[in-house]
Amino acid sequence: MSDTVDDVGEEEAEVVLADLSDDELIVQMHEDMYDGLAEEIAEATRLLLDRGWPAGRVLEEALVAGMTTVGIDFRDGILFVPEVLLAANSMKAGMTILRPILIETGTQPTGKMVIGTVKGDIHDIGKNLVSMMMEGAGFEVENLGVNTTFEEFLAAVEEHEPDIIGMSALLTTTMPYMKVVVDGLVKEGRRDKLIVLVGGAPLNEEFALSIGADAYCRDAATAVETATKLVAERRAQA
Ligand code: B1M
Repeated sequence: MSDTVDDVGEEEAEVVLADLSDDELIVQMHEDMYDGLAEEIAEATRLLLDRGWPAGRVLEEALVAGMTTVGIDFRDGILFVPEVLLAANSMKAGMTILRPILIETGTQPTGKMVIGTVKGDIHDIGKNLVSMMMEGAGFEVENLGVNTTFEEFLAAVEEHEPDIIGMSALLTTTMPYMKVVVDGLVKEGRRDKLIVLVGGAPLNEEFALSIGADAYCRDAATAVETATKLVAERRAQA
């Protein structure tokens, strides 16, 4: 933790983020994310960018790596929901700074995507990252948020007529809802015109194919790569 005073009032050595080397700063960011210190994460993110780090590297080495440790300790019962929420909030503080840099692009829309975290699931960090990276690759993205029902996906498909529908699920209990959405799209006669991409930590390729999706994307970079490839293939066939 940065800038703390201990219980007996004795001043601890103050951590000045700007004085740390890059390696020290990354370690400090992992600790600050663990402690849910959003302001410190924002400051350190800016420092790394000022030092010439590409936004993607800051994202992976500082933010995603920090959240991985949080995830492990959450799984092992060392951290609990309130602490994880604070950590997620601090990750968002860093992502807010990286967002405009990651989506900076002069290209025409490569395609359109509607994306949401499925019903029953409120995890949105990964889905927002995918959304951001897709925008960065020139896609127009309609982000439906979390806890998204089939009806909301359908309404967005009717309104925006996207090339792609993207679904995210982080819980084994919410993954099956992706099939509800795919089946609903089939029933409404909408499935054939759409590319359905799914992602989230508990999924895999086999699951994606079993529910009738076109592909499983293990991370945001794969989502961009897969979306670009499948949209180009569809357009070539049209
Ligand atoms: Co939750 N949670 N959580 N949680 N949480 C997990 C997912 C869990 C694995 C933790 C654990 O036990 N180790 C576990 C799930 C177990 C399981 O089902 N197998 C779990 C649990 C159990 C729960 C609760 C049930 C806990 C409780 O209340 N008892 C509860 C459920 C709430 C609900 O959704 N109904 C819950 C709550 C929460 C918080 C609210 C505290 C918070 C979410 C805050 C938020 O998102 N705003 C939270 C968090 C932060 C996590 C962990 C720690 C981190 C998730 C994350 O953001 N990862 C997570 C453990 C973990 O995954 N390490 C955990 C970083 C993110 C960048 O990665 O989301 O995987 P990820 O996204 C990647 C890829 O998966 C992929 O690309 C992204 C970027 O590379 N991807 C897509 C994701 N979506 C995609 C969509 C696409 C394509 C690719 O579409 C095309």
